[in-house]
Amino acid sequence: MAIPPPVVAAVRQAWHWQWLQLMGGLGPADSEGNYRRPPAAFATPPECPASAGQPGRHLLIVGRSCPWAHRAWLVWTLRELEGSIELLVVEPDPKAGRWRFVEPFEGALSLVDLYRRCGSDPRARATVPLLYDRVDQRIVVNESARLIELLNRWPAPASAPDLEPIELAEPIDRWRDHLQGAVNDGVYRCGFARHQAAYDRAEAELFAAFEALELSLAGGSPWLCGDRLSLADVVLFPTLIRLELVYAPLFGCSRRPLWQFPALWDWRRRFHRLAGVSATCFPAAWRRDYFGSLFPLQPSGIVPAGPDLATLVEGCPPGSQR
Ligand SMILES: N[C@@H](CCC(=O)N[C@@H](CS)C(=O)NCC(=O)O)C(=O)O
Repeated sequence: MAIPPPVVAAVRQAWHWQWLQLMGGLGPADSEGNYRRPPAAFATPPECPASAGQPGRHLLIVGRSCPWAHRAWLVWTLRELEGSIELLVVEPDPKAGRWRFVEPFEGALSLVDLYRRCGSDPRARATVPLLYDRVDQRIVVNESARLIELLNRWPAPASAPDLEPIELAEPIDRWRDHLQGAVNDGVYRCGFARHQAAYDRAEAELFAAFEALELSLAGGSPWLCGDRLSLADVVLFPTLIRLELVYAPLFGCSRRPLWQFPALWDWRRRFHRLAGVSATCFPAAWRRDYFGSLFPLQPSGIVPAGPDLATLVEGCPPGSQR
């Protein structure tokens, strides 16, 4: 039997109101409905501590699905820091809406417990990634933009690349600044927008940034700042590698498929082929965590099937000779 139209209208209105309340739990929005990422609590850029490199002292705590953690994981991998920083992967606890340790860590069962022990404000979010000092029992830094700079200065094997060479400081900063707002945060501003106009603004900015990236890479350089891989490339990868799997279907970032940006497509494959990078990618966990945990965006909890990541990344766009 058809539901009477006034009932449908009333349910829709009530449902939408509830949806807005739940979206507030995912993150705050400004008065125009634009998602605003809250600032991190331990964000002060630290000097490289004198204890850096002491075996067993520092841990990098990450989650598989988090793109901010992914960038730190990438720098850790590319600079071969496994000898001086232990990697600890936390798991999502979707019911509690927080990260939990697989085994109790320093007496903490969840990341929130660890944050509280380190003196964080009880209202503050307990986020990944973070660098933890086991001896001083403190969080060194939990803002990924600062953390990757620190990891780039961390004592590393002689073969480790410098991802922020002084002569490229200006273009690296310029790209990072642009990508952080328009791309890394941009996909979240699409997905977490509260109104059509807020989504339209974020989506237009995202695809304008893709056009700018395409134009720059079409000049023939392998990396964003020329011949050298840099932190600018590192921050782009976690967003681009999740595009078809989660951001296009769940956040509405689907105006143009990535293969229509051929230079950007090649760039992604080049980065994915770097030693150790594919081992930082967990497509099944990404889909499970995004579709399964972001309840207001996927109330059914259904996790859709997606393309095989390696096949997708290595695939040739239609009509291409690559
Ligand atoms: N400012 C942080 C943001 C990190 C962040 O938002 N991490 C998310 C996962 S993608 C998180 O841990 N959220 C847990 C929470 O908000 O309680 C950074 O870039 O490092």
